[in-house]
Amino acid sequence: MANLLDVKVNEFMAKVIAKNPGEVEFHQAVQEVVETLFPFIEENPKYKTAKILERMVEPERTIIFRVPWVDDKGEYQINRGYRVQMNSAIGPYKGGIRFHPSVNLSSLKFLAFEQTLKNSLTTLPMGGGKGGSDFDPKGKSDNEVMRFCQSFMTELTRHIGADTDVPAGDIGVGGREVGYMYGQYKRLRNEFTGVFTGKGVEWGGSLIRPEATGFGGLYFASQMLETAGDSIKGKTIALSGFGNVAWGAAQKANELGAKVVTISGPDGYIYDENGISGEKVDFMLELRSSGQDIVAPYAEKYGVPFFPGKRPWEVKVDIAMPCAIQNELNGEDAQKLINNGVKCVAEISNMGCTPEAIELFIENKILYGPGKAVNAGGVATSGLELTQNSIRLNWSREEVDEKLQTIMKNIHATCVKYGTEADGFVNYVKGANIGGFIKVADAMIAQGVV
Ligand code: 2IT
Repeated sequence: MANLLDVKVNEFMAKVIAKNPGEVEFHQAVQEVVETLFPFIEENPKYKTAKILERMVEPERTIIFRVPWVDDKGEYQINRGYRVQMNSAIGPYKGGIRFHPSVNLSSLKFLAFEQTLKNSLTTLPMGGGKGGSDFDPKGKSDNEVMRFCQSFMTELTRHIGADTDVPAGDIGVGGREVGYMYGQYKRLRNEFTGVFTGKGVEWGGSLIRPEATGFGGLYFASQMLETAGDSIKGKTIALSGFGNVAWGAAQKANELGAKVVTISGPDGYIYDENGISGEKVDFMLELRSSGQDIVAPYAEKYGVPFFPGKRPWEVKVDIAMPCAIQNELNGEDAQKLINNGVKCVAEISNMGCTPEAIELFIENKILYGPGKAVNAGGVATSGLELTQNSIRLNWSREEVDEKLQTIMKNIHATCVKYGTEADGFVNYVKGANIGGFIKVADAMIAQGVV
C-alpha cells in the first residue's frame, strides 16, 4: 500500500512540476501536503472524484504587474508586483504582502497554498491568497518606501476589496507599509473598508495584531508540550529572526516563564545566556526600524557573543522556533538540535524547515509543529480585525487575546484529532494538512465545478 501511494504521489507531483516548471518552493509545499493527504483521500474517494487536489494546486487567479517608482536620486526603478488569489471556497482571499528580494511567483504560490489550509484551520471564513514584490526595503528611505507602496497599490486596488481579497503584512511589510498602501487604496476607491488588516489601531486595526503571530506560536508550543505531559515553563528557546514575529514570540515566551537565548538576522545570530527579556525585547524594534536588517548591534549593546554568518540552531536549547523565512532550518541544523536534546520545534515562519529537517524530527519523535498551524494566530487575529471592522467596534486587548488563545487551542486539537498515530505520537504535519483540507474541500464540492 505504501508503495502504491508513493507511486501516486510521484505521478501527481510529476504533473505539478511539469505544469509549474522551476517553482521549487511551490513544489516543496505541495509535496508535503500531498504526501500526508493521499492516504486520507484514498479513504475518502469523493475528494478524488471531485479532483480537489488538482484544483487546489491551480490558483483561481494570478496577477503580475509592473511597479514603477522614482528613488530619492530621481532614478526610475522597476519592480514586479504579484497577487496570487489561490482559493476562495470558504471566504474572500486573505493573506499577507511580502516585500523581499526573494519574492517570485514560486514563493508566493507556496505561501498562498499554505495560507489556504492555514486560514481554514483558524475556523474563520477566510480563503487563501498572498502577494508581494521583489522590492528590497533594506536601506530605503521613508519616502522611497511610500512611493513604492503607492505605486504597488495603484495597480493592486482594482483586484482587491473587503469582500474580494484582503491583504495584510508579511516580511518587509509592517504598520508603516500597510498605512501607505491603505491610504492609497482609500484615495483611489473613496471607501473606508476593512480591505487590509494590520491597520493602525486608530484607523480600524485590532489590538494584539502586531504580536499575534508570535503569541499564537507560543500558545501552540505550550499546548504541544502539555499534551506530551510537559510544560513550557523554564524551557530555553532559540528564536531566529528579529522582526515582528520574533518580537511577539519573545514577549510571550517571557510571560510564560521560558527563556529566549537567541535571535538572528541575515548577518548571523546573537546568544544571550541571561535571556532576551524586558528592554532587550524592545530593542528588537529599534533594530528593525534602523532598516539595516542586522542583529549584530544587539551584541555590542548588551555585551553578548555574536556569531557572524551562522544560524542559531547549533545552540543547546529545549525549543527551537524559526521566525524568519522559508527553509531557514535544514537537515544538518535539525541533526544538531536533535543531538543537543531539543524537545519541541515550533515553526513560526512559513515552511521554515526543509523536508529533510521535518523527516528527521518526525523520525526521532520530536514534537514538530508546521508553520500553517503554529503561525495561524497572525491571520486569525486578522480575521478578528475584520470582524471588528464589520461590527464597527473595537475589542479590548483581553477580548482579542482570549479569542486568539481559544483559536490556537482549537487548531491544536484539530491537529491532534487528525494527526495522532497508532503509537500515540502526534504527527502535526498530517494533522494540520488533513484538518485544514477538509473544510476547503467540502466547500469546493458543495459549490460545484468552480
Ligand atoms: O503568513 C501569514 O499568515 C501572514 N503573513 C498573515 C496574513 C494575514 O492576512 O494576516
